[in-house]
Amino acid sequence: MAFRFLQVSDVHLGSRVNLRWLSQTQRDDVAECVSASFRAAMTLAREREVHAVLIPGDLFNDDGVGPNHVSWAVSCLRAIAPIPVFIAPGNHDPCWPGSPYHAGWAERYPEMAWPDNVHIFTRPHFETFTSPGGEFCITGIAHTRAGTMSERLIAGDIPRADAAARVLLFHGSREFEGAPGKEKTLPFTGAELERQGFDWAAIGHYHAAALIENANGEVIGGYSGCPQGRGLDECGEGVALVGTVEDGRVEIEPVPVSARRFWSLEIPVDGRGLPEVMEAVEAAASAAADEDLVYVKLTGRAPRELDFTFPQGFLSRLFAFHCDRSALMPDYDLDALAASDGLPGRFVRRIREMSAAGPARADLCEAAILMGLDAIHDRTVSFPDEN
Ligand SMILES: [Mn+2]
Repeated sequence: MAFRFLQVSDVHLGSRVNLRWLSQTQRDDVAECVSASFRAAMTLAREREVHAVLIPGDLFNDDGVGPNHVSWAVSCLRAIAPIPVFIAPGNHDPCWPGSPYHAGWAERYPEMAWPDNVHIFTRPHFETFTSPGGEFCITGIAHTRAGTMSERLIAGDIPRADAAARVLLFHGSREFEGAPGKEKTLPFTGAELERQGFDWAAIGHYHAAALIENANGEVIGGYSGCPQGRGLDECGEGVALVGTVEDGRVEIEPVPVSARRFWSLEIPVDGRGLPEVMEAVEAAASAAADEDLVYVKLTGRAPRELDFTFPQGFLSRLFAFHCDRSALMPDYDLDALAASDGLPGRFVRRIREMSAAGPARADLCEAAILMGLDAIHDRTVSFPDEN
């Protein structure tokens, strides 16, 4: 019999969205989308009639998450009973006294107690749960303190029961070239994971979906990533993974569950005027759906007097659209200026000397030169955006 599961992690329920380029209403909406994505994943679990839901950590944004987010999670999981749910707390939502995963929680908030179909791993070492009929076993571990776990537990002995499908569940960092520059927790390599011999490893921590293959090119584990992006570092479709394990063979289907997607687009303006730039932006944003959030960064050199302000209503079909012009470089000939007499020349030379002497950052010095020249020439001084 095939074992069918749904995997979702790094939901970060209770996230606050503080992007400066969004209105408060838009920020609140994205925060609600985060909650909605979790419910969408659970609805999917019921529709696909999975045998288990796997949540490898960071369901909550932090262990002090508000009760309304806990009760949201509890009600979403209660709604899919009797499908069993397995949670392996992550570095953002460790299981420790006071956290919703800790034994004391149900005593303090009986109305927010986890339903019977939810199994939470609460210890900082691997333990195994086996389904009553032996169809599957889940071996999981909890983060139990704030911060990360540096132990290389995936390289050690991990217990595994006998079952038709054997699953490993944890929140950890796969080490590989090009790995996300995140704080490392429960670090492991693909080879270490492969040696453990599980059919599937459901892993959380990285926020982009990714599969891990063994030496034969067969998938042995993966990250679902965030089901709903919360900013420009989480662009694209958020998914849950629906998987089947049969006779040791694994098939994975990523299914979209995000309500909105972030897009980060860079458009070079070099030599182009407003109409052509508008056309380029529209073309680049054409793949975005109306409910999406699109952030466009204009790059390249342009005369300062060229105004790249888009007309009112431009791309208003989108839920959110922002154009960042702060990276546009004016067409000052800095070398010619630096060789010239007069105030602008002296100014450019002085800042360049400061930059060369260090420790000032070269990009800040460059920005200072451009802002200074704009000020000297009585032009509008634009400050670099922070998003
Ligand atoms: Mn994490």
